[in-house]
Parts: sequence; structure tokens; C-alpha cells
Amino acid sequence: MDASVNRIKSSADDRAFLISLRLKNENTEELNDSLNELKLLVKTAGAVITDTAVIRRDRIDPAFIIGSGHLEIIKNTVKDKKITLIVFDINQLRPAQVRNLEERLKCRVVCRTEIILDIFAKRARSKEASIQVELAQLKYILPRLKGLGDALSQTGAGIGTRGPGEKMLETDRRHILKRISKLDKKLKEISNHRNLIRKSRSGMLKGAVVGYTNAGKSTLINNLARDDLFVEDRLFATLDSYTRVVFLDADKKVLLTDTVGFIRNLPANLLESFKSTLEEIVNADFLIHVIDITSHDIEKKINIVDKELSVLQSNNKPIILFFNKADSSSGNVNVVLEKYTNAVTGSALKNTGTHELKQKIIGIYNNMTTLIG
Ligand SMILES: Nc1nc2c(ncn2[C@@H]2O[C@H](COP(=O)(O)OP(=O)(O)OP(=O)(O)O)[C@@H](O)[C@H]2O)c(=O)[nH]1
Ligand SMILES: [Mg+2]
Repeated sequence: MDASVNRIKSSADDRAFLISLRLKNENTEELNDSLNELKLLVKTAGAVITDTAVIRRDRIDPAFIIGSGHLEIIKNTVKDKKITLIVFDINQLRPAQVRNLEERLKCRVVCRTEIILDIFAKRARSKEASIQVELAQLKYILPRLKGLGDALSQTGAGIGTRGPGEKMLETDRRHILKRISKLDKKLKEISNHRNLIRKSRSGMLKGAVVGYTNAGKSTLINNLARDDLFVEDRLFATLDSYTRVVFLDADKKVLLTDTVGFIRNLPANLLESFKSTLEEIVNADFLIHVIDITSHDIEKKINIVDKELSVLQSNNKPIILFFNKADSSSGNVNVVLEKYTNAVTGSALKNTGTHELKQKIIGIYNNMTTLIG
């Protein structure tokens, strides 16, 4: 991996304290789901979670997010338990808030977005993924540069060892802008190359496997193509889009592309930076949406994926819903099939439902080749 990828200090080996804010009138269930997901994200980033706190407030404190009473308790816990990282289940923290909190709590303070960026930086394998992650990180850091002067130079966040001060920060800003434009150019070249490959394959029907992170997308493609993609019980195992040939029957074959998983509140910078990988979804003739049937908030996750697909203007393609992990679910299958009558249930791991899935793909194949022919 390009050493310059991890612009945001990694969370690996940190002892983390997670904080979920509960403001008046906010949906408790949604916040619980988000917190549970944050726990998974923080563990995936390599940190150990020592404490979790749910803090209720009427409004966010503009300077410190939380009140002085809670700050005092957290400060003591940080000291007693040697905590090195505070993670707020918030998408964005203002630079001044980070500075205030870090000064008061004597420990690094980050938000959910930084954890996701950190995981992406670690997972990036191909040149393309590395560039995309670095771009997202730089775009995240840029507007924060002014307020983060001290913090950045203290944590050695990869920008350099220069001290604080407007002049230095201006140099950083120019350096980052230059790097962003260089990376943008490189990405464009890769994207053009991808377009060429795509054109050379233009005779074949193309599908993309999409879905929430950890739903089993890579496992499904592995199974269908009898391949060996990187599968792991972690979030965002796949950052690159791999394309494989899948035989539907003796004389029909399609191309299937694995894609990066979606998640609630996916940082906008990441989505923007992963545009060229996500082009595989935009350019697909059909989609297979993989859903983890064992998760308790199936509908919510389907909606999150649907929303991202509509941002990509890809929600009008033929979509097959594949409810995966049916082998480990207890009774969910019937409930799901009642609601999503046209869906397929099965297990990518145990190879069930995949025959039916292929039949559905053949249906699309026949429709499309009739249309084209
Ligand atoms: N029980 C069960 N587990 C499954 C099944 N399919 C996948 N898994 C497991 O779910 C986890 C995630 O699988 P992946 O294929 O990496 O999921 P993904 O959707 O590609 O995940 P990301 O690339 O991280 O977005 C792994 O531990 C798989 O072994 C299944 O049918 N049944
Ligand atoms: Mg995957």
C-alpha cells in the first residue's frame, strides 16, 4: 500500500471510549443501531472498546458537544483506564470542538467518519482504492486544517512535522490541494483504462452485486464464479471491484462485479472518491442486491442501499433481491418472502438458493438479449 494513504492517524491498538448522544425527539432505535454499528466499525479499525456511554442532552454544546459534568466523568475514566481514543457517534465534529475536547480530556477525539476512513485506508489494496481513500481523507482534512493546527502537528497525522501557525497551514493547504489534483488526474487515467476494458467486454451482459457491508456479496460471487475473493467477517472487506465470469448454463454467461459495501451515513467524501469504482454499478445491466436476512433492521438497510443506488441513478435497472445467510436465520425466511414476493432466499456460504438466483438472472438475460437482438 502507498505509505501516504493513511492521512488520518490510525485507530489500531487504541483503547476506545464510545459516546452516543441522545438529543430530544431523536429516534432511539436508530441511535441504538448506529451505536452497535459504530462498535463493529471501531473493532474493525483495530481498537479495543473499554467503555460506552449514552448521554442525553437537549442540544449539542457548541464548544464541547457534551456538558461539563459528563466531561469530568469521562476525563477521569480516560485517566483511570488509560483510554487513548474517544469516538463520538456523530458524522462530523467541528475543528474547534475537537481541539477543545482534546485539550480538556487529554486524549484523541474522533467522529464516525474518521473511523470509516481509517478502515478504508487499511483495506485499500489496489492502486485505485488507495488513491480513492487518500482523496477522501485529504478532502476531509482540508476544510478542517485551520482549526486543527495544533492537533495535527501533535499527532503527526502525515501532513508533516511543521508547527502551527497560519503561514504553515497555508503551505499545508497548498500542498494538499496540489496532491488532490495529482490524485484526481491519476484516478481519471485509471477510470479511462477501466472504460477501455469495459468496451472490450461490451458484448456480454454485466451485473453488479451490491448491498450493505458484510451482507455476503463477495461470498456470493465466490460461490457463483467458484472463485476465491477476499471474504471476512469484518466491515468493508472489499474495496475494489472485481469482475468475474459466471456461467448460467452450458451456453449462457454473464459478468458479475463485486462492489464496496454501503453503510448508514457513508461519508459523502468517500462516495465521491469511490466514483470510479461505483461506475461499475452505474454501467451494469442489472443488479443483485444482497441482504443479510439475519439482521434485525433488514428494511432500514435495504432503504439505505436503495438511497445510494438512486444517488447513482441506478435504481431503475432490473434488481434481484437475494436474502442471504438463510442457513443461520430462524424463521425469518417466510416473513421476508411474504413481503418481497419476487426475492430469492438462500445461503452463499452453503450454496442454497443459488440455482434459483441463476434462473432469475437467466430471465433477465433472455429479456435483454431479446431486446438487444
Ligand atoms: N452463515 C452465513 N454466513 C455467511 C453467508 N454468506 C456470507 N457469510 C459470512 O458473512 C461475512 C461477510 O461476508 P462477505 O462475503 O465478506 O460480505 P461482503 O458483503 O462482501 O462484505 P464487505 O465487502 O465487507 O462489504 C463472512 O464472515 C461470511 O463468511 C451465508 O450464506 N451464511
Ligand atoms: Mg466484500
